[in-house]
Order: sequence, then C-alpha cells, then structure tokens
Amino acid sequence: MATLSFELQHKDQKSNARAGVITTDHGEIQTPIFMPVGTVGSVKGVSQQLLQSDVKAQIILGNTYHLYLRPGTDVLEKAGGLHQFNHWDKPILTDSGGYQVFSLAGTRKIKEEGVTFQSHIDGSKHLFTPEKVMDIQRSIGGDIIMAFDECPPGGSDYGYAHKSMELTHRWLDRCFTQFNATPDKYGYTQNLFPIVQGGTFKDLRKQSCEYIASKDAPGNAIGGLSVGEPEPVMYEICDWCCQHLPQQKPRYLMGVGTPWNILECIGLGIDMFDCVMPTRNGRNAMLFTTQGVINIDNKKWEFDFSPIDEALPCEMSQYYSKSYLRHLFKAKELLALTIASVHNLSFYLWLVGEARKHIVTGDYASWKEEMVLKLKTRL
Ligand code: PRF
Repeated sequence: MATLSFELQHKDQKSNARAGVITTDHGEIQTPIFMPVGTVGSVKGVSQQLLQSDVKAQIILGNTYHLYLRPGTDVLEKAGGLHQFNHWDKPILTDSGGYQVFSLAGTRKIKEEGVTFQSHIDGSKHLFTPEKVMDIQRSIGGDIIMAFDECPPGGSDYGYAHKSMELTHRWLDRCFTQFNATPDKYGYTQNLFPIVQGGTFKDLRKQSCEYIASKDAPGNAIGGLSVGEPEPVMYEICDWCCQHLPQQKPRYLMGVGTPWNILECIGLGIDMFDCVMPTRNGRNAMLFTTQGVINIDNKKWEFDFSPIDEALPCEMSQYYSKSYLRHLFKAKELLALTIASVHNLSFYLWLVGEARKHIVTGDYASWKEEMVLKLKTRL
C-alpha cells in the first residue's frame, strides 16, 4: 500500500490546464475531476449503484464534522471505516470540519487550542483540535484527508485574514505531527492535504502557498474562495495560488462551484473540485445541461416530452422527459430529487471528462470559451 501519486500527462499550451492521473490504494482518478459531496457518507438521494453506473463518480467526499456527530467514530471503526460502512470501494476524501464548523454549528469559539462549537443536531458542546480532527479522519478512513483550517468569512479585512492564516499554519504543523504519529487503521495509506488560506490578499496567499508547499504533501488544496467575493477576484486569487503551488502535485480548489467556475479554474491549473451545487440546486429544480441552465419547475416544460438531456451519457437523463420530471417536482415526489441529482452530477462528471479530452487534444482554451457561454444560457 502506497502514498498517493500524481502523474501529469498533458499540459495545455494556451492555458494552465493539465490532465493527469492520481493513484490511490482504492484506485485511479483521472484529472481534472469533480467529486460529489456525500456529507454524511451518502450523496444525498443517490445510491452508490447510481454513482457508479450513471454518474460515473471516481471519488466522493465525506465530512468529518457530520460523521463525527453522527454516526460517530465508534460505529465507523467497528464497521471497518467508511468504505466498508457505505460500501464505496473507490477513493474517498474527507473534509476536516474546518469549514463546516464555521458554516453550520451554533455558537462557536476559536482559540489557539482549537474550536469549541455546538452541534447543529442536538446543541451538545464539542471541541475540535487539529489532533482530534486527525484522529477522527483516521477513524473515518478517507484516502485523502484534509488539514484543520480556519476559513475566514468573505470580505474579511487584512488583519483578520493575516491572523487567521497564521493560526491555520500553526494548526497545520500540529496536524502533520499527529498524522505522522498515528498509523493507518485499515491497511491502506491515507494522505494528508494542507490548505492554503489568506483571504483575498496576494501577499498572504503567496506566503501561505509557500508554507503549504514546504510540507511536501502528496497534494495541496486552496480554501477560503467562493465565500462571497466577486468572481473575478476568485479567479485572480486562484490563478495566483496555482502559480505558487508545486506543479507536480494535484491542486484541489475546495467548494467550487458552477460549471463555468470549474472550466475557468481548470484553465488556471486546478485538478480537483467539490461542490454541493449539483445536488443542492438539483433538489431545488435547477438543472445544468449541455445546452444551458433549466428551471424544471417552469411552466415552459409542461408539455416538453424530450429527454432531460440527450447529449449526456447518463441513463436517467436520457430515460426521463422534462415534462415528467417537472410533474414529479410539482407532486413533491422523492424520485424527482434523485433524478435531478443524478442528472446534475452526471453533467458535472461529463463536463470534467470533456475538459480532460480537450486538454489532451490541445484545444482546451478555445473549447472552454465556447462552452462557458453555452452553459450559462438560461433555457
Ligand atoms: N476549508 C475547508 N473546507 C472548505 C473550504 C475551506 O476554506 C471551502 C471554501 N470554499 C469549502 N470547503 N476545510
């Protein structure tokens, strides 16, 4: 069993897009890749069978915060880790809770030691420290685990972003110390990715990239973006970070984004993405298709018996009509949520697969320009 490796196969001439392969003990991941979010160990509304057959997911995400609160590490350990528990034998990445504690928990307090917070489920009080978060992620057993970071709120001033970045760096040292002091629990290798922070400030971001890179981890992540800053700012900081992170390691942009965000950021040199958007927006009747964005609730689709998206290699998108899916949403049928989620996820996986093909054939930059315009169209 081995540390994750990354083979860079193609680099685009006219942009910084790359195509590669990540190898983990649970198999290979073709990059650029989108990772469906399975917060509590389940991608909402989508079975593992559908994730394989229709969505064609290569890796899924889990959340430390949620899995620690429920079902708890005792259950996960007894099950033999999350792969055994949810029966997903491809790679899994777990986020550290560094973001969820800030976005979901009740009253929380940040100290040098860690973060105290109240569970969003029952109000119980907990403390997350870098050490504890490493231990929890060891118990969950993701192939890729994330450092415990603080993601400053969008619009944070320089002083706050600076203090927060330095705290994240000190926490990172503690994460690595704990990670290196604890063995893999389930017979395969876990890999710790550090996270760049630093708000919207280039000097802080450069400093953070250099600090993160000095850890020589098997991969690196960019946090603290898509938290309310304007899109051009997100692209500028993402570009800047890619310039200051190692070429030979996969780069993961956390929690991004729309289909066009993903295409733009692939062009800047990002290899991995995750976002709740395809599932969350899908549950709210918003569909991303190869022709543009659809609100399937709209009366416009009442008599449209054409497939949801014929161009997508996804059985559900071809099998069910727009009219039928609209009806299911109107009738509040659970199946609507599944179809919309499977469709949107399939679209995201198709999109990064197409991006990969165009990086390999060498026309990524021009294809991307055309595609971004098309995907933004409101149908
Ligand atoms: N840190 C962590 N997870 C995250 C983020 C972050 O900054 C974001 C921000 N876009 C999403 N998920 N640990």
